[in-house]
Amino acid sequence: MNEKIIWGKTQFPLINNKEILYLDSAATTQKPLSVIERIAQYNESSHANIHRGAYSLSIEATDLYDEVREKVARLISAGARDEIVFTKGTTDSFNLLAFSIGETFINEGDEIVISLAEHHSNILPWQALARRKGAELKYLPVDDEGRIISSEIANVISPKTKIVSVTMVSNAIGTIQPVREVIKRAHELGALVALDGAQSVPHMKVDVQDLDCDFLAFSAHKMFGPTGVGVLYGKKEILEKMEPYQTGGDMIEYVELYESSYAPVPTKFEAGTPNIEGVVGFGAAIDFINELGIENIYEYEKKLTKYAYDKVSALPHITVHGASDIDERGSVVSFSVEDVHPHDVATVLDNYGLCLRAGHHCAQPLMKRLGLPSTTRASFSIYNNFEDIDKLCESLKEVRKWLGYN
Ligand code: C6P
Repeated sequence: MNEKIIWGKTQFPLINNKEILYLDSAATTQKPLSVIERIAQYNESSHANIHRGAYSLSIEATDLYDEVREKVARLISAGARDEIVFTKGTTDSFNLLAFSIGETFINEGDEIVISLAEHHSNILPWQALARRKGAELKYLPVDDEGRIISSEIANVISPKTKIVSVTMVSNAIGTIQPVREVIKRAHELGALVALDGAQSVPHMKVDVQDLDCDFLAFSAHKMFGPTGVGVLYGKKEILEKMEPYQTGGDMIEYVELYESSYAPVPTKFEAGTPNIEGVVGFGAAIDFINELGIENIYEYEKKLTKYAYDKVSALPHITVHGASDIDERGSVVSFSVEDVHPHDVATVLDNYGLCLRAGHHCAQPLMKRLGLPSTTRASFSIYNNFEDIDKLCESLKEVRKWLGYN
């Protein structure tokens, strides 16, 4: 096992300093010292507005910002850094995409396809687009483990489908989706494909050219970076055809009284002063990931997740949801405790210093499909270890006792 990962906990000040066991990395990850220090250093020595000043400090800030674009492009194996649009996060990326794609490519009677396993941020922007344009929103069904049913892909995606948008990994229950099959079918019929990488990019190698997806959305704060920064990757020739989502400063070429022309991509999609310090911090987060090696992160978290899945599943009165095959599961173990509401489970665990999310995880259609009101979710990152899972299981044994059950 990679040694750097074993001593990973010590690099995270919050985890080191607080008497807690953090098991909510699918919501947001904690930050390593290198990211915290990089943001402070940027503010102490390099901060200025970007793409505007002719003076050295502004040029330095601009270079730092654009270097991170390059790092992101390399991380996901994009063809060019111009294919990386900085956003506020995955939610913002999908709102941008649905609006801009909608303006350019979607007409009345067209179809938009998503799956029942999507996070709300990959549902609501498409609902709004369908309403605005008179298009039809269709859903790929999922099985009892929350997996898109392969045999249904060809039935749902049709020649009328213009875009398909699906998650790579369910945030609510961790199931990895058969996105290659979705992409193949969509492309055979000439539809574009967007992937939600919020729960995949932080945990496994995602190569956009190998996948041949047209778009990929993800958030910096789920991969050791700051909040308020995200990415929309898009194939350059498609981005170039799309209308901008927001207009204003920085995204223009010339502004006349009644008409304006726009800057080339990606600047066309980045109106206004962006989160410069956040992007710089994101760069440090990518450095941190590269130092560990994304393959090492994947291998380590897979062993940890298998250990957690096996141990939690073996506890009495507990049902674990999602994929039973570990190769089809991200770093998430989502479960129900018999007779106990998931919020009560999380509250009892909080008394033992454990941080777990409970609820519908912003995936209500999936919860409804699985017949679950909500679940309690443990999600992992490299600062978790096997002892953490043992502690989770010991604490879980106490939950029903706390509430008066045997
Ligand atoms: N999921 C969770 O606890 P934002 O909030 O924009 O950074 O990411 C939205 C989002 C989109 N897709 C997936 C698959 C996600 O997991 C998330 C965020 C968090 O599961 C907060 S709801």
